[in-house]
Amino acid sequence: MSLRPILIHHYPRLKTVADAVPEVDDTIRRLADDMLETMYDAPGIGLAAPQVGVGKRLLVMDCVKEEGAAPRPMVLINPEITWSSDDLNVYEEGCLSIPEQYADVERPAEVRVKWTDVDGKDHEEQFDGLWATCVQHEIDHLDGKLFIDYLKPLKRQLITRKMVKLKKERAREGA
Ligand code: K1U
Ligand code: ZN
Repeated sequence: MSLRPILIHHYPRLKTVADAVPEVDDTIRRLADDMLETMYDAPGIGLAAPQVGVGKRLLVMDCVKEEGAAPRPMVLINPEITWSSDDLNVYEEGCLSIPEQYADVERPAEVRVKWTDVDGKDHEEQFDGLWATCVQHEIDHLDGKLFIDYLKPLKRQLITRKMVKLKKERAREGA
């Protein structure tokens, strides 16, 4: 397993719709392992393949937050939302591709999602709470959408400018 660099907004791959995974093979399993390691290292509760520069419909997440509780690493390949609740929930979201920026986003409180796992087995499950927020945030990444796309244009532009500045600083530090 190895850590993969996380792309920072503004980057074309983050705004592109990812392609379906046609077959679950060892390359996909290695990508999933690397993404889980990268997510835990960040640390984060989710990560989508486009964030590590791979335009494939694959995401990982683990929203277990309780101290001492067993982790629940999940890999969702070709995830699809099959049902969304009318009830909405507001959560102050962050994003590993938009470091240190947070904003309230309103989304369906519960969603049903179907996906394929790393063994090629199909699943369907209902998510609520932070799991529901996270899986929607990650599926948005697969559709080239960021949480700042839900904000007013002025706030979005402000955050985008901060990210451009951050990327320039990081490039200077690395040079
Ligand atoms: O997709 C990502 O960029 C990861 C993102 C997922 C997410 C966060 C909040 C709401 C919805 C989706 C993150 O993991 S940001 C970091 C974060 O939330 C966190 C980090 C450490 C402990 C707990 C949370
Ligand atoms: Zn994100």
